[in-house]
Amino acid sequence: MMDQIISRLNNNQNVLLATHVNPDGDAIGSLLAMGLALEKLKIEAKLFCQSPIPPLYRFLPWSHRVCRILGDHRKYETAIILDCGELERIGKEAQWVRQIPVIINIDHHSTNTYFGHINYVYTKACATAEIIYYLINEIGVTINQPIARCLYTGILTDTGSFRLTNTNHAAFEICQKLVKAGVDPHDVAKHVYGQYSLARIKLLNLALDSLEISKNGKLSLMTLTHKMLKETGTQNEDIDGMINYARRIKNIKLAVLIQEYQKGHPPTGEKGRYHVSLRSDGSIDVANIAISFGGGGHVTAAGFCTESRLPHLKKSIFKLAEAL
Ligand SMILES: [Mn+2]
Repeated sequence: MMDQIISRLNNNQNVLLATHVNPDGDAIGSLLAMGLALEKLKIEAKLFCQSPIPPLYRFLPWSHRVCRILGDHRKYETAIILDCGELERIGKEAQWVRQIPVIINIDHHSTNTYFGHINYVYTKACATAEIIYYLINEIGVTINQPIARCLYTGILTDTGSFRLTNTNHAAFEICQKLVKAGVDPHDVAKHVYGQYSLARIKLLNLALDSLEISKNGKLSLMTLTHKMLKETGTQNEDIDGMINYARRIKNIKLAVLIQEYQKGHPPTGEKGRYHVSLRSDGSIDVANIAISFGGGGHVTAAGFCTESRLPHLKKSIFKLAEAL
C-alpha cells in the first residue's frame, strides 16, 4: 500500500492535499507536514481545508498556505485525504473531490469507510501524523525541523498530551526523533496550550454552570447554546477542549458536550441544529455510540450532528447513562 502511494506520487504532479472541516492539531499538522515533504520531492500540492486554521495553530510553518477554496477539481490527478473517517468530512467540496481520478485515504479512525482508491488506514496509529511520519520516511524525505514541528503538534494534540488511550509507544518513539530533529516541546506547548482570551474564560464559566450529572454519577453533560457564544463574544473554536472539564470529574465514564449552532447556520461541513461531542474514560467505546446517532470517531473521542430538539436530545443522552 505504501508502495502504491509512492508510485502514484512519483508519477504525478498535480496533487490535492485535504483534511476535515473544523481541523484539529492532527489534521493541520499532517496536512502541513505532507505538503512540506512533497515540496522536497518537487511535487506541487495544493493544501485545502474548508474551515479557517484556528489561530493557535498559525505558528506552524506553511499554515498560511492552506486554501479554503478548492478551485477547479479537474486539474488534480491525485487527492490525498488526511484524518477523515469519510470523504464528506472535508465539507461541501467532497462532491467534486470524489471525481478526482485517484483518491488516497490516509487515516487512523476506527470508523473509516475505506472511501479511497488507495486506503492507508491504520487504526492503531495514535494520530494521522504517525502514519505521515512513516510515509515521509518511506518516500525518502529527511524530516527537517519544520516538518518535525508539524508532526509533533499532530501527535501531541491527538494524544491529549500523551494522556489518552491512543498514546502508544510509537508516540514516544516518533516524538523523541522529532525532538532530535529540532522540535522544542516547550515552545510548541506554549503555542498550543498557552493563552486564552478573556471571552473564552467567560464562556468556560457558562459551560461549567451548565453541567448536569446523571443519577448514577457516571455521565456528565455540558450544554453550550448559541446565545452563550453571543453573550461572551466567542466563536465555535473557543469551545474546543471544554468537554475535558466534564470528562475529568471523578467516576465519570462518559462526558457529553452539546453545542447549539446558530439557527440555520451550522458551521461549514456540519449539518443539523446541534453538535454532540462524546468522550469516554477508556472503559466504553464512544465511536459505537456516535455511529448509532449517525456520527463517528474514535474509542475515546467521537461525535455526531443532530436535528433533535434539546429536551429530546438530553433525554436520549441521559438514557445512555443506564448502560454505564
Ligand atoms: Mn486524528
